[in-house]
Amino acid sequence: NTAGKPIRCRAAIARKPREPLVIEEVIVAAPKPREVRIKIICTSLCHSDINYWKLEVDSCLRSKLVFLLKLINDCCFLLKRPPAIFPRILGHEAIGVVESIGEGVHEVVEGDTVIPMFLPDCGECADCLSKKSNLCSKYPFHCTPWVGRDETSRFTDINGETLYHFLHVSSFTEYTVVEMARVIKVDPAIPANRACLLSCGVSTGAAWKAAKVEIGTTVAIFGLGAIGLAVAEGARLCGAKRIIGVDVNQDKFEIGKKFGVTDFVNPRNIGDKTVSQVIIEMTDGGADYCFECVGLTSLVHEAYAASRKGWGKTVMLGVDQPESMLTLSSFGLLEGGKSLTGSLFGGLKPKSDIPVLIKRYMDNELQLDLFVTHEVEFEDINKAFDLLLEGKSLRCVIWM
Ligand code: CXF
Ligand code: ZN
Repeated sequence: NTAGKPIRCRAAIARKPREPLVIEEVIVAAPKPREVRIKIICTSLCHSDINYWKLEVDSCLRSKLVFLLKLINDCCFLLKRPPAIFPRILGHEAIGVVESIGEGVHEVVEGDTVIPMFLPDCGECADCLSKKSNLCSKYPFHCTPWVGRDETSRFTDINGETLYHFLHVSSFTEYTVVEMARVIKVDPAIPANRACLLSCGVSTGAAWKAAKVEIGTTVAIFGLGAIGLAVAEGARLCGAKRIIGVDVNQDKFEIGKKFGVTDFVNPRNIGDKTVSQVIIEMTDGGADYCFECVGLTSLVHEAYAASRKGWGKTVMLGVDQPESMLTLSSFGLLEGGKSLTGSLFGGLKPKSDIPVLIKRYMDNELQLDLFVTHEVEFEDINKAFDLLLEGKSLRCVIWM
């Protein structure tokens, strides 16, 4: 019985930005009060893992003086620039089994199948209690987590060096420790290599929540990566009549068709026209719903412009640089009558909505299988990085 004791296991550590992860032995501390230690079954790779793996910010100072580190963190926070923290255990799309629980955890027991989540859902604050929000205020989500939790880590390497957490999940390890507010108990009947997708990218694209897409509407999707394709899948399930995919990669049309994409615009093949002009022509006035799924401010502008005056709604799901700004003409806003919103995790409330997605998968409605283009063993985790970097995979599942 390992409860209450540190566990020695294998983890894939990001030691330096852009360098392959290294599998090493690590020590995972026992969960503190209201925390859960999870044995990861499998995990998948999301673009955010890659974005933070690439980030390079003065991490060499870390080993020198702790106060300097704090100072950098504060500056990073003020400048809204995510700090890069190494060595770090990345990974935030996963499923696992509860190995042990900390004091005061009553919602799960050892052996329960759970999904660890980057987005908290405490179930107690005004936001969690409201149907309208998925932004918990008890554990506010910042794009710039230092180590998460109480500013301490549950990971050390065998030389006693601290390993930093990532997005409060850190799933590229055999065991991790996650706060109860970020632990979703799920039906163990769902295959692990499908369920793991639901803790980030694929759920983020669930259009039925972020935009309440209705039957017979027209949806335009900017970027047909995993999130964009998930938007198509969600829109298809909502009964959208026309689903227009926008991507510079022509192959995405054929792939998109499997998820309900009916029309395609390749920005490289439209001459002098803008994508929004093309969409406005195709739809006789603009799309009812537009989704930005790349993380480019310029595309948010195009999406907003492509949405129909009077009622068009644009949802930004992609993640751009923290300092990038949108510019909207105030007159345009006034005369346009359109709306523009951003959404973390597609507006889903993790604890109540993930089980709904699982049920829809189990009922053969939601197609999760098509997102899993590759599967590798833990030893080959760097292959998952290569595949996503080369644009060859939608989701690569990594088996522990
Ligand atoms: C993202 C959400 C925005 C900040 C970085 C992480 N979530 C998952 O990929
Ligand atoms: Zn993600």
